[in-house]
Order: sequence, then C-alpha cells, then structure tokens
Amino acid sequence: MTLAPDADTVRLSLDEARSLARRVLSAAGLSPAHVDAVAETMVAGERDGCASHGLYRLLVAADSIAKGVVSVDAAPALDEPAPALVRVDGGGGFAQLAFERGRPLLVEKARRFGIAALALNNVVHFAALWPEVETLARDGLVALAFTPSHAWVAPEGGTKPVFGTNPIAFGWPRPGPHPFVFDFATSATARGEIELRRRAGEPVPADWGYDADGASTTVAEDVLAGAMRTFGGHKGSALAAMVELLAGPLIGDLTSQESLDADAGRKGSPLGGELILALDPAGFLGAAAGQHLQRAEALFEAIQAQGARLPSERRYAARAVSEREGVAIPAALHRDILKLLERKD
Ligand code: NDP
Ligand code: PYC
Repeated sequence: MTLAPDADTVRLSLDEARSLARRVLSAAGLSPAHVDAVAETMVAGERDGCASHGLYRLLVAADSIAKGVVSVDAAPALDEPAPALVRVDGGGGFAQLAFERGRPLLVEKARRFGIAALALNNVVHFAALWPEVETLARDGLVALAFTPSHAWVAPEGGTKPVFGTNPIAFGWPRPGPHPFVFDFATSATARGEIELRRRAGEPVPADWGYDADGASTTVAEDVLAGAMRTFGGHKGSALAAMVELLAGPLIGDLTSQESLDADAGRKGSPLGGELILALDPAGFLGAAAGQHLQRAEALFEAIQAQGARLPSERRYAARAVSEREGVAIPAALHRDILKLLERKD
C-alpha cells in the first residue's frame, strides 16, 4: 500500500485490494464461500475503473450484513424447472455465490439447447452485472442479464419512485482477448454514482433526479431522498419496466417496490431476483457460427473507424493499467473501510 504524494488517494496492488476485501467481509461475518465470490466481484469493479461498484461496496455490504438484510451463510439451492431452465434459490445471501453455483449448468444447457435461462431467486444484490455476462461471453455464449433493485426511480412523466435502477447487461463473444460487453442502469446513472457524489460533496447533473417535492435538483442527497430519473425519457422508462417484469413476476420474485417494502426502512441492499439468458451461436448456425461471428466484427470496426469507442473498451484499458499498477482509491474511502475492521478487531 502506498500513499499518493497528495495523500488524497491510497494505492493498493490487486492482491492488497483482494486481501483487504476478504478481511472486511470475513470480519463482517460472511461465510468463506460468500467471501470468495463477493470479494472477487468488488476487486474486479475497482480493477476495471467502476468505482461505484468497486471497493466502495465493502461499506454497502458490511452495512447490509450488520442490519441483518443478508443471510451470511446461505447455501444456494439449485433446481431445473424445465429442460432449458436453471433456478438457484440464493436463500437470502449475496447473488455472487448463487450465480457461481448456477453458471456451469446454464452453460451446459445453452450448449445443449441453443438457449437457456438462469433465474436467481431470493438474492441480495449490490453489484455490477458485467462480470456475469463477460464470463459467459468468454465461454462463447451471447448473454443478457437483468435485475431490479429498490424503488428509487420515477417513470418518465412522473416524479415518484416506482422502478429500481434496473441494469441491463449484454455480452457477445469475439475473437481476440475480450468480448463485447455493455452494462448500464436504466436510470440516468447508477445510484452508487450519486452516493459517491454525495460522499465527495459534489453536485449531480440537473437531469438525474427530483427532490421529494418533485422539483429538479443538483443536490445529491435530495435526489437520494426524492426520485432518480430514467435515461432516455420514455425509452429508459419502458426498459426499466421490462426489467421489473423479467426479473420480478416472470421468475416469481420481487419488484423493486416489493424489495423496498421488504427492506422495511433498513436501507439495505435490494433483495429479489435476477434473470440471465444465454444463447449459443452454434444453436442457430451450427458449423457456420464462426463465419457469422466474424461478420459481427465488421460492425465493431465500423463503430471504431469513426473514432467512437465500444462499450467495455474503457474498462479493459483500465484493467490492463490496474494489473500493472494496482488501483488508487480515495483516502477517505480507505479510512472508512479500515474503520470496519477496527470495530471487529
Ligand atoms: P454508465 O452510464 O457509466 O454506462 C456504463 C456502460 O456504458 C458501460 O458498458 C460503459 O463501457 C458504456 N459506456 C459509457 N460511456 C460510453 C461511451 N462514450 N461510448 C461507449 N460506451 C460507453 O453506467 P451506469 O451508471 O448506468 O451503471 C454502472 C454500473 O452500475 C453497471 O455496471 C450496473 O450493472 C451497476 N448497477 C447495478 C445495479 C444492481 O441492482 N445490481 C443497479 C444499477 C446499476 P465502459 O465500462 O467501457 O466505460
Ligand atoms: O448503483 O443503483 C445502484 C445499485 C443498486 C444495487 C446495486 N447497485
């Protein structure tokens, strides 16, 4: 660990970041299998320059554990409701271990049937979705993932929360080192981004949300207490509704409003479901899959040829830097993370 010259940031190697995350999560009472899965997700977020879902999430996870929102030693239970479907009941634990348990069978079924779906039920979600679709795309599959959260986001035309921040993630396998991946909230930004602005005492753009009276505001706390906005007006609003339906009622799990109700004012991480779809290009195309995936490369080249970047390009570039140089986190965040250990040591 090194302090940067201005001491505003602390630099950690990825091994140091992993060890810190594991110590904090273990001290918070999480069982070893969950510690492994959760720490990897947080370190991956920090490594890829996704600060809102990186080591900051240690504070969020420890808080949810302390409030009894998470089952710390839940054993995910897997079943197969239909030939191409996998379901994992996470037992109220964090989603990462449930995904790990369901993933091998999802991959096997997608290869067998051309398409398969994995429902995670009864999981607590604090994380980004790209690690999941990226790993499936590395297995050669096209992947989509959806999860609701808590009702924090107003529908377009309204000012009161109904939707969660409801991310959609997509992964596409490519030749070369990295798949094509995007992953974003259907709100104007992730709530975690607003929380980071609040911590830094910074304003937010006026189109990110409303205060509790329904007026536009640039004050982060006021948006957190009021309502966030969807991205892209009515289009983001419809996509947010789609995520509610796909990863809520369709798989027998909670909507974002129901998740918030279940939270009962504790302000813990969202509880509910996640839906992950996996498609094998060989399902439609057989031996011609490689040739058609190669045609997709022309699309990516056309995007990049005009100076536009692909989603995930920034993340992979950040990953390469972090693997060489480690990660730098705000000193205030580092102090707050260490305080979690003080309380337990
Ligand atoms: P952003 O609005 O920052 O969008 C992120 C996506 O857009 C990334 O794939 C990013 O690629 C891509 N992107 C950003 N700028 C460009 C650009 N100029 N050109 C091309 N692509 C671009 O993210 P959000 O704030 O909406 O979400 C952040 C994270 O929060 C997500 O990972 C999401 O899963 C997570 N989240 C989780 C929730 C949950 O309930 N579990 C709820 C809401 C959000 P790159 O990474 O390379 O920059
Ligand atoms: O940043 O909106 C968010 C979020 C919700 C759950 C996990 N992250």
